[in-house]
This record gives sequence, C-alpha cells and structure tokens, in this order.
Amino acid sequence: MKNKTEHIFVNQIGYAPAEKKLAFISNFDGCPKEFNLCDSTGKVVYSGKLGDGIKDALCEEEVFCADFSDFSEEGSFTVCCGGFESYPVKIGKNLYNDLYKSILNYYTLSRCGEEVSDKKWGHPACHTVEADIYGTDLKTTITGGWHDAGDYGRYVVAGTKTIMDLLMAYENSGSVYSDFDILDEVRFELEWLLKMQREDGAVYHKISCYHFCGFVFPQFETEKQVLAPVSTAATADFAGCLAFASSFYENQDKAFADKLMAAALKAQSYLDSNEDNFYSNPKEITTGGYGDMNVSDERYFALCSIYVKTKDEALLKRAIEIRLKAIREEVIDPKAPWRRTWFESYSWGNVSAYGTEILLRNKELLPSELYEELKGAIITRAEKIVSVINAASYKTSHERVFWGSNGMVCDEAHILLLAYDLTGKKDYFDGAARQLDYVLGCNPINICYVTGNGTNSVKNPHHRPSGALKTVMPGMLSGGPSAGLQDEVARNNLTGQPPLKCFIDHVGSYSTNEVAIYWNSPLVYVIAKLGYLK
Ligand code: G3I
Ligand code: 9MR
Ligand code: ZN
Repeated sequence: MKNKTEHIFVNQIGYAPAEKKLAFISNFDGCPKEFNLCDSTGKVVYSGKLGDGIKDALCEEEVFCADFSDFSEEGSFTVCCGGFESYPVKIGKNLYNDLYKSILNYYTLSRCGEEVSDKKWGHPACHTVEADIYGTDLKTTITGGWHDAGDYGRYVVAGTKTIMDLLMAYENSGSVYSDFDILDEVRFELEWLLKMQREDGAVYHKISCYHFCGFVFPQFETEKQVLAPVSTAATADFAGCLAFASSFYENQDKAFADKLMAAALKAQSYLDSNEDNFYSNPKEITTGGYGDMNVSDERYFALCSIYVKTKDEALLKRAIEIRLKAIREEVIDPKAPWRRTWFESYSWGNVSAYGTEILLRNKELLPSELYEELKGAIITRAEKIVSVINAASYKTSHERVFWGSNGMVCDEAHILLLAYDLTGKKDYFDGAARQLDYVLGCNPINICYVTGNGTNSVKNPHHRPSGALKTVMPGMLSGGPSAGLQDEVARNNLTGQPPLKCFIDHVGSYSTNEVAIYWNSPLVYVIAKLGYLK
C-alpha cells in the first residue's frame, strides 16, 4: 500500500506569495514530467513541468524540482504528481508567526536556576547546588543561563553564538514580533555569562555536572556540578559577544550596558596577556567538550567587536593580522581540501563571520581597501554556497553532512543573507530561503525538523525534558542528518544510508536528533531576515 505523500516534499510551514516556491519530487516508476497544484476540493489550480532530475551524492536518488513560483494565490493546496500528493502547502503572509514564537519560547523553557512557569514544561529552580572550581579546593554557585541542548550543561561557547544570532535576528524582527521580548531573554543568558568570568578576566569554559544524567527533568539532576577550566575560546567569544550585546542595552539600561562592555574589555585584556589555552575535558568530566584547536577566529571576532566600540585602531590592525596570517599560512590538507584554516563562518567552532559582519556594518571605520577585501570574501563564500545549492538535489548548502547539519545550513544561509545585504543579488536571498525550505520539509525524510510545527515533524528528539515526559517540547530544531553515525542508534539503523538520509527520529540518536540553543538561533535569524514574519 503506497504512502500517498512519500515522494513529494514541501515546506510544511508555507510559502510567501511573491517569493520562489519549490517542491521536490523523488523519482518513482511512472513519474510523469508534469505536476499539479490542487486546492482543498482537489481542483487543479496550477500545472507545471518538472525540472531536470538531479541525483547528487547527498541523497543518491533522482530528484525533480516542481516550481510553482508564478502561482501566488493565497490558500491551502497540495502538490500532486502521478497519484502522489504532498502534505498541505500553505501560501500566504504571516505564516511564520507561530513557528517563530515557538522557536523563541524554547529559550524561556530552557532557563536554568530559576523557576520555569509552564503548565507542561514548568519546573522549580534547578542546578542551584554548589560547583567545584576544577583544579582547586574552592567551590562556587553559578546559577542562570540556558540549558545547552538535550542535556543540562551550560557552555560559554554555545551561549555566545546563540546570543549573537538572536540579537542579529532582533535587529530585523524586533519591531515586527513584539510578543516575545528577545532582549529580555538574551539578558538572562548575559547575566549568567557575567558570572562565568574569573577575577583576572578569563572565562570558564562551562558549568555542568561531572557526567550526563538520565532522562529526567532538570530539577532532578542534583549531582555535584563542576566549573571547568578557563579557555581562550570561551574568553574570546565572551569578549566579542558582550561588546556587541552592550549596544542593545544602552538605551534601556546604561549601567548594564556598561557592565557588559567592562567585562568584554577585561576579557580582552586577559587574551592580550595570555597564550592560547585550548579546552579539552579533564578526565573526571565527561559532559560536552566544545573543544577547538584553532582559536584565531575567536580572537579575531573579539578584536573586531571591541574595535567598533572603542575605535582603537590597534585592535583592528591586530584583527586583520590574525586573518592575513591564517590565510598566508594556510596548509590545505589533501585528504580534506575543504577544511580551510580561514573562511568566514558562523558555526560554534569558527565564529569569524561575526567579526567580519561587524566590521562590514561599520564601513566608515575601515580603510576602503579593507572593506572591499572583506566584502569580497563574503561574496566569494556566497558564490561557492550558491554553486553547491544549484548542483544539489534539494538545493541545500551541505558540502558534507555532519552533526548539527540543520544548524549548519541555517548558518550558511546567514552568509548568503549578509552577501545579499552587501550586493542586493537575489540569488543569495533565494539560496537562503531554500535552506529554510529544507529544514521545514523539503528533504528526503519528508519531515519538518522543528518539533511541534508542520504536518509531519520530529517527535522523539534527544532532549531530556521531552524524554522524561515522553512527549515533545515544541519549537526545537533537530540537529538533523549526520553521516558520521556517531551514536549507537545511528550506527544500528542508518549504516549504508546516503548522507541526507542519515537521520532517525529516535531519542537515543544524539548525533542526528538532538536539539541545541545554537541550532535554533540561526533559524530564528533566517526567518527574521527573510522577512517571513511580515
Ligand atoms: O567540522 C568537521 C567537518 O570539517 C568534517 O567534514 C565533518 C565530518 O568528519 O566533521 C566535522 O566535525 C564535526 C563537528 O561536530 C562539526 O561541528 C565532528 O565530526 C563532530 O564530532 C562534532 O560534534 C559535536 C558534538 O557535540 C560532539 O563533540 C557537535 O558539533 C556539537 O554540536 C555537539 O554539542 C553537544 C555538546 O557537546 C553537549 N550538548 C549537546 C550538544 C549537541 O549535540
Ligand atoms: O545526552 C548527551 C548529549 O547531550 C551529548 O550531545 C552526547 C555526546 O556528548 O552525549 C549524550 O549522552 C550520552 C553519552 O554520550 C553516552 N551515554 C548515553 C548518554 C545519553 O544518551
Ligand atoms: Zn538547570
């Protein structure tokens, strides 16, 4: 018995009337060359020809594009082809408001150290017990911050990336989406970050229990916590993030803004007088690592962000020296030619694009040739991403599919949207929109990767509160397919699958189905920037 929806993949949240509208159809016996758009009565309201099939190495099947961009009537439809029918396709305005609210509400529900009031997901304050300061006999109590992901750890590297994305989203959606106070939510994480800074300006890498707990609600993880050693990555991310964030609070709370900036400068001063300190878990700690053996991008981000606040040209000079040194000393690994040592990125492990974007927004503070060079670097990255998208069966930006791939395609969409801001070239805007289509349903799993949204969405994420309640918290973007098969469930169920099918909606698959604050945050940014809230 064929499943009517199995071959047609659509953005399950909806399409903007005036924008490009693509559905994807995986080849099947007798697949015709045309498709129809049908209204809720089954009446054909639009017919079109399928594009040429593309069979790429990410999905290993021939996939056709069904382009219905020139149909702009608002309403609910289905894409029909050869007896198969898609999930409902909505065309209209303001289709993203509920999704946007739910992916933002995830942060409020993830708050640590204070009571969370929610009928289903609420709980008393958690993780208020003392923490060992690793390597000393001292203890401290550090409350606040968001739980990182499916676990309850609180990691500086993850929190700072999240804040950057949410604040950049706020710049585009703050006025449109007044139902959710992004600045207030981000302030909750900033207040926690301030507690993570040591007297000398260094920043502790994370605070968590020594080991991951079972699938219980947060208040039942009562084991001893530990404040992990300081790291250059955490200190530099802290400096760059808090300097950038300080501008957002200057009007509403100058004292808080000044506190953020002072802490950023103190972190920078620590960086200036200390060699790189690469984090890796001490043997007693087995929670998340966020290890990073290249912190030139973090140092660059910090210098760029503080430069535009202080106008101290020596900082700009040092930032550019870091960038040029990395490019000059680039050693291409023949086994991994894609792994460049310097390219603009918004990922948690390579935050260089935040620095470059901050500089490009302050054109008047840059020598013109530097502005042109940085603009050229973003355009080069965008052109490469667009060429990958054009050759991809599902128009995605993956070159490889690894842990957190759904967050990665949203980060790549951020690069495209920055390039669009710089050039007005619509290919970049459209390429970013395709990444949103992909995570919301235009994928070979035929799933909306955001829990509680869309017709067929992720139900069993690797997320402790959801696992404990055996129901799913809405508004969380699953990490998505990962060809690395880095957990037992993935290895047992996905071996032999093509990369984009290396996903299983199973609570045990943390490498393909966990959720994370810094996978939701680029999604928040992309929706806000595409203007889908209007
Ligand atoms: O960057 C390389 C890429 O160049 C290469 O092509 C690819 C395939 O080999 O691997 C990529 O590296 C992967 C990296 O994620 C990319 O960010 C590593 O294989 C992969 O092991 C690494 O996984 C990280 C995972 O922790 C394990 O360390 C995820 O990024 C990171 O999101 C995840 O973070 C966890 C926290 O530790 C704990 N809290 C949950 C959170 C989400 O799962
Ligand atoms: O739940 C943990 C998840 O947050 C991490 O991303 C993942 C990788 O570090 O580890 C998960 O914890 C598992 C541990 O690694 C192995 N034993 C089972 C734990 C729960 O799945
Ligand atoms: Zn907690």
